[in-house]
Amino acid sequence: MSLSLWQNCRLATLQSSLHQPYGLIDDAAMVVDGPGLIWVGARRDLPAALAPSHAPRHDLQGALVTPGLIDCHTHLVYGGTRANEFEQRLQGVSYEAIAKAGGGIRSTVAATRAASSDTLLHRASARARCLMREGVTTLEIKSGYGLSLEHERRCLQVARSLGQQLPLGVRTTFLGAHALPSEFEGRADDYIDAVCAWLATLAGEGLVDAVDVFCERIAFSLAQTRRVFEAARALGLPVKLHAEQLSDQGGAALAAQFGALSCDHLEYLSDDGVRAMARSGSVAVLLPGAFYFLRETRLPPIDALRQHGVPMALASDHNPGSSPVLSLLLMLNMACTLFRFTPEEALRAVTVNGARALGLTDRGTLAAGQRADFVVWALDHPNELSYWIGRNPCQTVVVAGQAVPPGPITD
Ligand code: DI6
Ligand code: FE
Repeated sequence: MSLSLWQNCRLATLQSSLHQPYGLIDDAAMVVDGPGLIWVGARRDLPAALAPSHAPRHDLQGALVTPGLIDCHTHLVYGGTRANEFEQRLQGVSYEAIAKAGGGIRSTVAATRAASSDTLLHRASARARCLMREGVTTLEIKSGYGLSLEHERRCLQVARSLGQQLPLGVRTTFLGAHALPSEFEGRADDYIDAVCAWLATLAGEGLVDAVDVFCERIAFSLAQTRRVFEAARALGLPVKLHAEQLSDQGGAALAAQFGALSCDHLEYLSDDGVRAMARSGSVAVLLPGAFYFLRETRLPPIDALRQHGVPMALASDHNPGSSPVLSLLLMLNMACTLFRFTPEEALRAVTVNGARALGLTDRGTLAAGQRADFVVWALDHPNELSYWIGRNPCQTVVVAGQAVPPGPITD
């Protein structure tokens, strides 16, 4: 056993069974053994056998500790930026009009294909480190800016490399059905055939943890989404969906039929969609960065999601077109101000429910048996995680039991 002891801290464990807001434990201790937590509780209850005198002790001087944060929806790997489109939108051109005119996702596809793998990795790594500096320990990364077998593979390989090079858990999601590439213009169904074939190949190469589709009038139809989901099911892969972001296509109800891990965006989600998600246990991943950056005014149906007990997660949706966000803490603040989340819902949304949206059961709370992924904050109370804007109170990040040295998360 290689035990270490973390003590004199206030833990926001997020364990519901404690029946405390945030699962709070004051004057707490945690025992880490290798990559995992083996004991979490009040310091006075710590069994002597778990605190041998030779074990390293970390005195946290009353600091707040939370589980490592989980960003469960990003499009981190891409070339170029789209600051020019931001300017166009500010002058009144809509996101959809830009996409229809061949800009939008397609312009990022061109820049991504033109970039070397080294450049893609370097840029994605810099972005990942921005998120990590604020306590992110697990990140989902979608493909979707390659849109050919070769280029989707490259993006997924870059995502896998990030997980190997950085002290970070990375989950990959294949989003080949993100936009129709110009070489398939007018042949969307043929493109979906190709996407299903690529999925089988890439899954065989171990590059795919989950499968996503952009189901929208500017992207793929419900019938096309169903075909991709059937291909995923045949391979035993879980599905997620970009659903009802710009219009109600009934995507969430379809995803629910396939037991989706999550449905994401959801501004235009109907009552039937909410009920279907509640039945399937899919997580609602809400993305205040995209809502804000697209100057969307229609709110996701937060009250209905709450009433039906649909778990809610939050994520950065980092991408160059609709959410150039590199701060997950800012998403907590925006979820409270824009979506009327409570600060506790916001923290649950980037811990327990973020893990669930990725199908991960080994992280998201501070409890014995979980991975030792946690963050020490220079804060008194967990509601401050949603409160400060532009301050980074993150003191120490621990991933799989190892404190992350400052090097990997500075440029
Ligand atoms: N919804 C989004 O918000 C991103 N993709 C998607 O399906 C936007 C992607 C982009 O504009 O590049
Ligand atoms: Fe997205």
